[in-house]
Amino acid sequence: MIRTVSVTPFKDQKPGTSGLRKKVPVFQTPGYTEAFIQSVFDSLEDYQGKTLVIGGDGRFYNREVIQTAIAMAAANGFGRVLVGQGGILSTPAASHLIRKYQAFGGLILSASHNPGGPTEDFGIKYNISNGGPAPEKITEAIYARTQTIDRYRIADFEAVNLDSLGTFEGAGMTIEVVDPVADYAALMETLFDFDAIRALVSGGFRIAFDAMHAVTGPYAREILVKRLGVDEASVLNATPLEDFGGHHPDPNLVHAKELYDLMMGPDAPDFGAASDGDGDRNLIIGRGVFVTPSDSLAMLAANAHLAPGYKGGLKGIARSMPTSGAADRVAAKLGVEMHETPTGWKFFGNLLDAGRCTICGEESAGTGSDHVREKDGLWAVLLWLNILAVRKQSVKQIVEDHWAEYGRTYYSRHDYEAIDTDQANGLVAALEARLDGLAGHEAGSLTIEKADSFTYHDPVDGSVSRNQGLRIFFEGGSRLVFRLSGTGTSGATLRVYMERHEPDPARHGQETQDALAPVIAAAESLAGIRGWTGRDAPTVIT
Ligand code: VG1
Ligand code: CO
Repeated sequence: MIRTVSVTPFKDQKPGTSGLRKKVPVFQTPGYTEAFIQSVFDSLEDYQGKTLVIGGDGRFYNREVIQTAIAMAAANGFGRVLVGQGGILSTPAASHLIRKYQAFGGLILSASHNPGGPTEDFGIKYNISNGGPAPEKITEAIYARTQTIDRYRIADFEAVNLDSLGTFEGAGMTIEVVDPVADYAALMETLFDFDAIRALVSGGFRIAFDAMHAVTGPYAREILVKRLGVDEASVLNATPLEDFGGHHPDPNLVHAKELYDLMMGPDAPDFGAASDGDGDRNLIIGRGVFVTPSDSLAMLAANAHLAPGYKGGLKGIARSMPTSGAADRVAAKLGVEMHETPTGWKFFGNLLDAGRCTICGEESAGTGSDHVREKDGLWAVLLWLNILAVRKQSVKQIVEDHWAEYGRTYYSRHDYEAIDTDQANGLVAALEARLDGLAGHEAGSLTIEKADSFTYHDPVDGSVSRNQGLRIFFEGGSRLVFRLSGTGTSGATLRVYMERHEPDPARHGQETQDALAPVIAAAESLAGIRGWTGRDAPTVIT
């Protein structure tokens, strides 16, 4: 039986950088989750009888929302739902399933790198038929619908047994519980030289992969351990937990500190990596060397042709605006297109679909390619391993060779988390009001060349996205970017991004924060961060 239930709109259901993210108790408000899912369905056309992929990162509340989403998909006329066993699908695996089974779209339940648990974060994101996050045109329509919605439809359904693989019928819809790993692992085998990586591993090359008690545990066990012969003990925190063991599943130098310390220690393995809550991010650390995500993008792009899936070369490279310019230098050398998009993977979809780029990346530990339409943590790990297996050099050698060839781009991001929203908006508004007059002025020891608020013109569909971050360019090539996060759930998070390019190899050995000191000082003098936020120091430095 299908029920129509009345609901009044919730004013705060505006999707952010990557879907709607709120605290679990907010999603538990009666009608809240249903109103958002119905608003998604109401914003779509012609999906009757078609397939919807549903899965999540396994965090607290995942299973409940999956049952709700299945019952609502049935009531709204989808013909088939594919759901990961246990309700699990990593974000890249969900993207792949949507593409492989030509689904109409998918619901991905995740708050990614945000903490999980009864009072922590949850999220829902809609992906379109190319496997990628819905573009702004759709997320805006979803938000508009949330503001007027007055009812949702749900089928009376016995809870689906998510734990056994198989096909079930219910309320006129087919439900297939599928293996969350198998199709994804098979895709990876088509892209990378597994024999070469196996040979590397059996030759004594040591790996540490930290799954952070999040979704990549089962993927890493299947791919790294079973198929590539990595020692089981090398996959750390491999059991997914609903609260990620109480940690933030955020692969950065703060939350993956144990891995970092291991990689900097006396008995460090050759290669360290970590992924995030939903498996789309990657952190790469070599023995004694941390690879910034912006550098990793550049290095993967420069070496991708060494892996079978990319042996024909790259069509182009794309990066989000705050990501460093290191990849631009690679694109210039390869003679391929370089694209600069706003933050968030949804802006890469059109470029990938149009064949304008092959590899994309963000400074926030996200890298991916045209194999899916999401960033992909294990993909980046496997591409690194493939490159290491072919080049037979250490991570450190590869990094230093790259810097010698292209110069080193020192890069850091300072986050001020959970600050007062009015203060954050005040800081940005005050700086924005001054942007036009900044050219020619000094900020500490640096001279400002130009400043603007980043607007993106999508070259494929002509859409325009404004207010994507404040950029300040200095003479000599350093750059400073300010923007507010669109993924947080408490207060505001100010992100300050700094970079400086250093061509001279004799000066490639500096500490990042020292090398960036003039840019960091300019950030404070231009924006008055301390005054606005009342904070002496960032919460997280990456
Ligand atoms: C952050 C990152 C951004 C990333 C987004 C989603 O967004 O900066 O690069 O695409 O998270 O990643 P924001 O708006 O907080 O800066 V994930 O792995 O959290 O889905
Ligand atoms: Co993520």
